[in-house]
Amino acid sequence: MCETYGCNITPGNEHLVRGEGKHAKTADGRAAVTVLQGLLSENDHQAARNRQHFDSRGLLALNLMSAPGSGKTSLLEATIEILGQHFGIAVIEGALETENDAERIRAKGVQAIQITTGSACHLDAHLVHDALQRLDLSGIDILFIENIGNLVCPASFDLGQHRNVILLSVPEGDDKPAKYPVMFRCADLVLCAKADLLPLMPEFQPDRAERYLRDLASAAPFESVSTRASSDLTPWLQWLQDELHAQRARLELGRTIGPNIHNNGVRRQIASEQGAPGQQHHVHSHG
Ligand SMILES: Nc1nc2c(ncn2[C@@H]2O[C@H](COP(=O)(O)OP(=O)(O)OP(=O)(O)O)[C@@H](O)[C@H]2O)c(=O)[nH]1
Ligand SMILES: [Mg+2]
Repeated sequence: MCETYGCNITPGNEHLVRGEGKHAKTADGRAAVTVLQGLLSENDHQAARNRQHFDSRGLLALNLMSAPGSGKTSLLEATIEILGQHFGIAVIEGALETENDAERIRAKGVQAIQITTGSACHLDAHLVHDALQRLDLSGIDILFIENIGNLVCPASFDLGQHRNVILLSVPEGDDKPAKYPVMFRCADLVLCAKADLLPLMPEFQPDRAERYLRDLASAAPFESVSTRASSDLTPWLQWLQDELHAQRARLELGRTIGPNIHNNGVRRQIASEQGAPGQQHHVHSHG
């Protein structure tokens, strides 16, 4: 896990542990765990500020997570094709290297900011904050954050999103919720992606994948999707619109919501509905 090996130090928060940084040294001169816990705490503070920013704009922010290549960017491309006329959409893309995914999204006519982490295996709230400086959120209803392809570390970092969406693609095998529980426990929605491949891979049993998810005491909806046919995206598109409406209803009541975050089996208390004091709620109408 990141907390153990220190891979939660990213270009976005490195300043906190280097030079005169806030967490460069502990009081007794030792570092390591205390420093890393400090970073997580700083991350949570920054994430809360990011969420406040999103709430002041009345937008829904979603964190997409999966193993590498499960189909995150393809799903976003297909979603933009269908919903792009009706909703303002923007994307923050995460990858170790290349601008490829952001370019794919921009080719669909939507703003996309690429974050490249170098070697860091997850996005964090500081990196998202930096990306937000380069993103025009006016008129945006839904902000997608595509995390680094990784079924472990991204689950431990709140970015300021409202909901976590996890893709499990058919070629990965149906046992992934059992093998990567930290990730799947934090899901608000699990998408069984590349469902068009099910006839070719009968060893993947969606019922079994869902059972593994339920074994984690998760009540997250489990839906199949494929980007090969737009009709196969219906449950996802419906969930998206329902979540946008639900978030706006919360904001009208001065409330917001954060994701489930787990560290070493301990759930950090972010998920409960929270007050969103002092927000300026702008509802966009795109039909
Ligand atoms: N059969 C099938 N292939 C798909 C589907 N969605 C995506 N793919 C393919 O899966 C591969 C990876 O897709 P991406 O969208 O790049 O996956 P990703 O999760 O964004 O990948 P990373 O960002 O590298 O983690 C590509 O070759 C896609 O064409 C699908 O629904 N069905
Ligand atoms: Mg991608």
